[in-house]
Amino acid sequence: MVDLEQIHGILKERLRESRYVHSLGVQKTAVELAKRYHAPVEKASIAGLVHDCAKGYNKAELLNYAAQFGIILDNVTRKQEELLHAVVGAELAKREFQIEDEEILNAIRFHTTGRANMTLLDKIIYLADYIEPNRKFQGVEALRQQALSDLDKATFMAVNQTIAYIIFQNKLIHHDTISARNSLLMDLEGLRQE
Ligand code: DGI
Ligand code: FE
Ligand code: FE
Repeated sequence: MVDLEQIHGILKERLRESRYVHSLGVQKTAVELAKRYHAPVEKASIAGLVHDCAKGYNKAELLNYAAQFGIILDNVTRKQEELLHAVVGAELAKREFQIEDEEILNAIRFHTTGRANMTLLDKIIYLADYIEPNRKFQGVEALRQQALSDLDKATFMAVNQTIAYIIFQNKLIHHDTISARNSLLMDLEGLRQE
């Protein structure tokens, strides 16, 4: 893996100031959650720092990278710019930062949508992205509180809130977003065993 100092430097120059500050916030919150829920702290730290590494590119650039990297895009991801930075970001993390750990790469790849059967690290990055100290939206404080007591419940609440927001904006919902919600809800309600 590329030296952490170097990664910091690249992100600082490639991202807008506020996005870089957000990345540091996600890193810090991810480390706190990893300690609390006994997840690998170093992985949480790296994934948190790098998760938005492709956020500085516009749609055309992201589509270019996707083609260059041989990423096969589904219809929804192709049309919704906000989904592209996650899949391209995971590939950039691998190729440019030489991060090889699949757990870290998947946490980056699924940080926007979530997915079915999210790993502990997936949930931590998804949630840290939502509740890091610079985030200021309605309901964030309740989510921060919930994140301290029940990671699964908090992740579910965050996914729910995201879906409501996507619907409000009349945008396409990715199937991974729906799978994340269903999967978390089944686990919370013990529906899987039935
Ligand atoms: O990159 P960030 O701004 O830190 O946050 P993010 O990567 O979690 O999410 C970016 C946006 O993507 C956010 O406004 C929610 C949105 N999003 C999440 N799932 C879906 C989605 N947008 C669409 N259209 N469809 C989804 O399934
Ligand atoms: Fe993101
Ligand atoms: Fe983010």
